[in-house]
Amino acid sequence: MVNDYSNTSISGIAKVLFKSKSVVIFMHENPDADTIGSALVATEILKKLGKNAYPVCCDKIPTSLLFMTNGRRDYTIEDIPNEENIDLYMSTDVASKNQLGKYISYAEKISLCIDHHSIRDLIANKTFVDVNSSACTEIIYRVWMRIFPKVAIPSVIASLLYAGLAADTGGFRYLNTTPYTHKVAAKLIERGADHALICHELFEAKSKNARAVELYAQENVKYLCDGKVAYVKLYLEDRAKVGFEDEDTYDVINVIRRAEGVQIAILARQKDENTFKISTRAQCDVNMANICAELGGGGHPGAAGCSVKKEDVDESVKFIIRKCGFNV
Ligand SMILES: [Mn+2]
Repeated sequence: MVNDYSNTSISGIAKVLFKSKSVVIFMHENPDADTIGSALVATEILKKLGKNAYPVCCDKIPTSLLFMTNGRRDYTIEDIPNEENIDLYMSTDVASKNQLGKYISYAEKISLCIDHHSIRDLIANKTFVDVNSSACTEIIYRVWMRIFPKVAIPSVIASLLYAGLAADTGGFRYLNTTPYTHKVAAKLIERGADHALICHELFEAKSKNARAVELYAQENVKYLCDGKVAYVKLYLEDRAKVGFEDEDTYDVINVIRRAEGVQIAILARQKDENTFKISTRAQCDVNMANICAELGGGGHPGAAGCSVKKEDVDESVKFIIRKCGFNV
């Protein structure tokens, strides 16, 4: 696959890290295991090189992923001591400026992007985008191996990298899983990655609230277009009624897409008074990243999303369904 955005290499990334002294590493909004694992391991690489490094996220770490952060919820810019000394702003797994959330004004300052999303509007002076990497942590693994070829990866680092791989491949089930993904995963298990615990936390353990919203979604899902499209909409009011927080909805899209015959799954969930977040999954030959990009979003061919204004949500969902080739 052609990759138009990359203008540097793994060794180019290493050079930038060597030159820096004090670094901020941005994760994307609604952080997932891949952006968290990537940013935390990049932080450890930098600290091992004697640098100051601060992972940052505009949103809190969701409860389901606190196992990755030793329970730490907040990674705010405001907590960084001596921000004036920062000489490198970088990002991991961030495709668009909007994904910086309340830190969007920092987009201009980011001079190193490490990512695996093809559709993007966040392009830095040094950008490394490998769309063939199943996860951003697969790239960060290569950075570690480049900088510390003879240092055995500590088990904590191995677990963080493994969590990114497992999450972004849906437990090594999605099409983006490659032989190399499995090779990296094998190395990480050799290095002590806690793979069974990670997969349990990512794919099995569910809070009661998450189970509640998934059951609610299952009861309210609409199967459109002869059952090929599964669609559910969650309003702000539903949170109090059903008993869940926004972060509990991360697996709803996967619950509704499992029904036999579903090719496209769409979840529209209200974020605040004015905004809906639309998440999509495609199990057929369409490129959801391109479609969502037309609505200002992005993602991967099989899993993408966008944010839209409240009044535009119904039209946006219809737009997506039509772009997938269905009549609605
Ligand atoms: Mn990712």
